[in-house]
Amino acid sequence: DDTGDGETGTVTKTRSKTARPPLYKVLLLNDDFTPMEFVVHILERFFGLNHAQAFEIMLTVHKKGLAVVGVFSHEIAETKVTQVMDFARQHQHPLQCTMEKE
Ligand code: NFA
Repeated sequence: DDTGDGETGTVTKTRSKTARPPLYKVLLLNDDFTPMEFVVHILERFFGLNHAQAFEIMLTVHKKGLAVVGVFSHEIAETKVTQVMDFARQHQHPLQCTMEKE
């Protein structure tokens, strides 16, 4: 699937399949200090979860050490991580939020 342009000899790669942009998991990490209700609030506010869903994911993080809270494009994932980290710092909680390629 290489094509030359016949004029300059430029060779351009073409693909028959449509590439999807990579997706990123946003992870929330447990700690011993951040209040449970604060984590629930974060999940409602920044991840659009209802209270029951937010409580469930918070408990998973609390019990297992971490959980995936959503999967997004790189830009959206970075925005979520920044929002969570800024909000946690503003309230002086050590909550950690990171992202990793799926
Ligand atoms: N482990 C925290 C506590 O017992 C609650 C928590 C849950 C913190 C999820 C961070 C993430 N107060």
